Amino acid sequence: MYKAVGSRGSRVSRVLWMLEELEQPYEFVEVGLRSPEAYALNPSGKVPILIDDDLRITDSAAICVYLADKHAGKGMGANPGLAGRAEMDSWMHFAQSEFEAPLWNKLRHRFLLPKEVRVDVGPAAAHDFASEVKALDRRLGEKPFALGDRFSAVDVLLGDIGGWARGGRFAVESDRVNAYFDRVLARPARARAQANGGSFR
Ligand SMILES: N[C@@H](CCC(=O)N[C@@H](CS)C(=O)NCC(=O)O)C(=O)O
Repeated sequence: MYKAVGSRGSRVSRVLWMLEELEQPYEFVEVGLRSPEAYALNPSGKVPILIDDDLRITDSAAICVYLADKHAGKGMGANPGLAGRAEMDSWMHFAQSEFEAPLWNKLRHRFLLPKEVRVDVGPAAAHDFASEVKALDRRLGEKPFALGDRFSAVDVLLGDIGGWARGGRFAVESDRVNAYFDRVLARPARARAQANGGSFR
């Protein structure tokens, strides 16, 4: 059985959501950020971590892709071929290194960094996030989901970030992006994941 290691309110939410979408049994193992337990599984001391027998996988986007690939029959992975893989990689990198970055930066300066290095990044984070919302709007175009007509691991990642943004009161000034978040955040698998410990911030 999979073990999804993380803390409540962390990015483990997207791992639990993936596992629920894929209808896989799992155990949610709670560990603190940068705890000895987390360092034992991840040199960064960060969560989430997925344990699949002898395999330990860190970094939430990689975990989501791994699960989608492993359970390819469930249809949450990339479109076929090298082009499909590149399309998915592009979305996953956009999601984490661009769309999520302002949220993470603000959160770190609010709660995680040593107090003496914290600064007010609120206005800059809001500015950057607004720009990324516009980018997501354009990337989605008329498609209901990131990869087209079907819900995939990309939508879990983006949806999870969208839930975080809404919880953190970041403005989402795009009807298309709001409709997209409504669509993906309403999925029953997400509600099950949240009930099992994956509720976001
Ligand atoms: N790229 C990693 C980032 C992991 C990460 O930063 N996790 C946070 C919790 S959501 C953490 O453990 N932070 C501890 C710290 O930054 O000190 C991922 O997507 O899993």
